[in-house]
Amino acid sequence: MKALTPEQIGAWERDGFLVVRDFVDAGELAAVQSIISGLAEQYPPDPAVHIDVDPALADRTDLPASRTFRALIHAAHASPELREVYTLRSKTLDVVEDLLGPDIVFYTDQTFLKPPGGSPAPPHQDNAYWEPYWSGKGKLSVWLALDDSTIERGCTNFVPGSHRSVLEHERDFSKDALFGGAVEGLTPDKLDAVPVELKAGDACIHHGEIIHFSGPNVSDQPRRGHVAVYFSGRCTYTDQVSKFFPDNFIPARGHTYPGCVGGERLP
Ligand SMILES: O=C(O)CCC(=O)C(=O)O
Repeated sequence: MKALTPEQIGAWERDGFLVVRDFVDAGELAAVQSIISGLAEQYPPDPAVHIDVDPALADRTDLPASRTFRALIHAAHASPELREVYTLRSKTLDVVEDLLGPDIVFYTDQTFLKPPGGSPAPPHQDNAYWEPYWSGKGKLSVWLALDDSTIERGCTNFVPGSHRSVLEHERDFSKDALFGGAVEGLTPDKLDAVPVELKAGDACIHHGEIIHFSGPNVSDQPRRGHVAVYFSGRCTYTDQVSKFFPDNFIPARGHTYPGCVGGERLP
């Protein structure tokens, strides 16, 4: 093991998620916060970045535009500094390696900005969004708290052990909207979920197949969570190509393989 204890690996295998306290130090946290704020406030936006406006705040002309964003996507592709201080730094990759193995490919990131009044995220399994394009076991997300993430601010909630079964998501894959898919009839009240409250700088790592959701932000403070997504370098391309983010993988550690993510796409 490079970074995690056997107990932490055991918790990961049992529950499908794992909290790592103080995943970044104060200096690293300040650097990530500042890069994300800079990208969110940049106008016109960096061409590499995709901005998703929060449906609950879309009509709030009294707010600056950046206070109405739900998510800022692909920040690490836009920012070499973010890749250096966080996404591809050794501590992040050591933790990912303990969970995915030695061949690691960075897919992308989504920073859920969740400003005051921001919307909940519906229950879902991330793999439902990825599997049509990149198949195979070994996909995870590192959810880094950029602010304290509390129940009042709309923290994430996970259903322990739910990563062992795959649910059918009603999704129109021709659309690439954030949360464009849902599980019919699955609402937070029907789930035995655990709210994961974090301090700024803590991280919660979650399995690609765990059922999770987050609440609305009913506080007057933002709740930013930066989610970096890593795949095992053994995951393979399928015959479908994502319009949202086609094959723009960054090999992070170990080897890449022909036909596998980060490697050459075979005809
Ligand atoms: O941060 C949130 O509110 C939602 C996070 C989420 O759904 C995810 O990381 O897949």
